[in-house]
Amino acid sequence: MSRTFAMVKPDGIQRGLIGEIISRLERKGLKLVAMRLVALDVDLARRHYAEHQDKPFFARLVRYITAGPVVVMAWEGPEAVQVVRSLLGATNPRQAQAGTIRGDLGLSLAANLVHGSADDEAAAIELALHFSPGDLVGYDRTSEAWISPEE
Ligand code: IDP
Ligand code: MG
Repeated sequence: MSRTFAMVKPDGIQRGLIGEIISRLERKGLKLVAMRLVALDVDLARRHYAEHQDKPFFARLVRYITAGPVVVMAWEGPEAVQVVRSLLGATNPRQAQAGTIRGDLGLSLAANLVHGSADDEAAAIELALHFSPGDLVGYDRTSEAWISPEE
């Protein structure tokens, strides 16, 4: 079982796509274990995107991600990190495959609707950055044996 961090970005919220984006992750069978609507401050945004601090688009990226509220989420499931990344699609929505969130809903590389941790290491860092351990809710789903039986 793995956990990942995902975020509906400000454009997703402004465009009324919170439900659509959550719904795609939920329908896949992933389990939501934490969620919050929050306005990221500049300091947190810079830490979240620290790996990009030397890129030419970094200032614009921080302005974009702090331009309005975001929905931060923790999702759990088998290979959750990779599964969420595949549901999001390629970073540039114009190149993302149809059927993915970015491929179906976006046109802009700078405003690409949604974030998902790149790998297990990033997931652990990002979950710790946006959530306290007590924010993650443990619970059983009665559907678990149908969604993710032993293989
Ligand atoms: P990812 O979100 O698919 O992991 P990254 O390469 O980690 O993509 O980039 C982080 C975010 O920075 C992207 O989702 C996008 O919002 C933004 N971004 C990436 N490349 C560019 C660019 O060339 N111009 C403007 N924004 C960019
Ligand atoms: Mg990334």
